[in-house]
Amino acid sequence: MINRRQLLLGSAAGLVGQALTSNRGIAQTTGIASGIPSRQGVITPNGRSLPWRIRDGVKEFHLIAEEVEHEFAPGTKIKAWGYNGSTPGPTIEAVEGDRVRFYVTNRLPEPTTIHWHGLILPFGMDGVAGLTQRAIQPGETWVYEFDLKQHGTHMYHPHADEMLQMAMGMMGMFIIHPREAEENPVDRDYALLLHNWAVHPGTYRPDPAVMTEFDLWTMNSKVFPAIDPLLAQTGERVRVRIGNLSMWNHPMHMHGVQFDVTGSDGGRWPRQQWRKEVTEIVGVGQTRDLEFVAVAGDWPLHCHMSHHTMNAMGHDLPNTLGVNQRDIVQRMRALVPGYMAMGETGMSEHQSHIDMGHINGPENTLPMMGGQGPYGGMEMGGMFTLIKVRDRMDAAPGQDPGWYQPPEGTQAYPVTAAPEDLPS
Ligand SMILES: [Cu+2]
Repeated sequence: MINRRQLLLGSAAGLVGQALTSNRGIAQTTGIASGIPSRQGVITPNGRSLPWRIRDGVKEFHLIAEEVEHEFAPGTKIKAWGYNGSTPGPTIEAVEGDRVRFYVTNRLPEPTTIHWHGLILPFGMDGVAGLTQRAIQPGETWVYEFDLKQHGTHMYHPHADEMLQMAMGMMGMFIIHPREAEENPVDRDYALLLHNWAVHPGTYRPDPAVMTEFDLWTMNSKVFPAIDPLLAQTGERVRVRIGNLSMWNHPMHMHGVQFDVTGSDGGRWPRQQWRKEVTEIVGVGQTRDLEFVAVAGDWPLHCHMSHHTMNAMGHDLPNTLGVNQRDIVQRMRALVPGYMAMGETGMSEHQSHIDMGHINGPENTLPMMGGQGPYGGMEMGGMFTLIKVRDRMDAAPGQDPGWYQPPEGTQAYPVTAAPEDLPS
């Protein structure tokens, strides 16, 4: 996959990135220094950036389209398709003005291409099968080469048998940093790619024919609680770049702050165009950059479509809310040993039954909701993660700093009753 020389070159660049950022404790796996001082790399939770080398002034990358074994969270593994061993593929990072050369090797059983979504480039480099090139056949390696004439948060994906190949997980982020130093530079820069999957209970391959009834909603192809938290230190400026190559629009909601929407695939917007939001829709095929100054806590960042923060579930169940099922349970148990009735008072009990081992779900299928917090089950799944901010953050990306302790007097608490004279 990646030869030793590429690895050495990649890690040499990584050392530069690390030296520049070590005071903040951010470890870079690859640098993007490119001769420009004080530039930070992007952190791809649960992922990495693609290593590169310079050859005759051209930044060279190697992308390998291939089948990958992928785990959404412990308990669900599938055969997916991706790049260089993962879905999404590694994040590509480069700098506006770079000339880039991509070697693309096809190890899939069918033809593919790579489309550089949103990039300004020569027609023949746009990667549309049949239109700008013949498709890359299994076993072939092709070269794409062009100048980067813009900056911003971009994506890459196949433009050959696109519906199937994207449903299988083929996609990645393509971050182009501006050549000039940014005003209000960020201290931490995260990249999340949103997707959806139809992995029916008990199966091991995504079903590309599904259009709306997806089982799993993912950030960087992971579901909560397996999505790495986004780490920051109080007062730091944080950017979360979100791309969407799924089949739905996602209203991405952040707790604890009003963020600025500061950019997109159109680059970082002029300051007067920034706007304060707490929820921003990232439409299919779009990207959005959300920036904020970090405030201490463990703050959720999630899609606000409530079914998108659940894992596999049936959508055609009878509604049992408020239905007394006690008699039915006895009669059903005669037919189905261990039968349990649920949903009379809500669905919250689902997580506790799973946690206690009362329910064994179908093979290779995650429970609808999960995730233990310091005070109990969070009853979440899918497109949900945490932004963990501490006054001093020593954990590195991928590590968990534990749970936030609210200062005394700043947390909700129970009482025996509300004052009787309080109007309601
Ligand atoms: Cu959503």
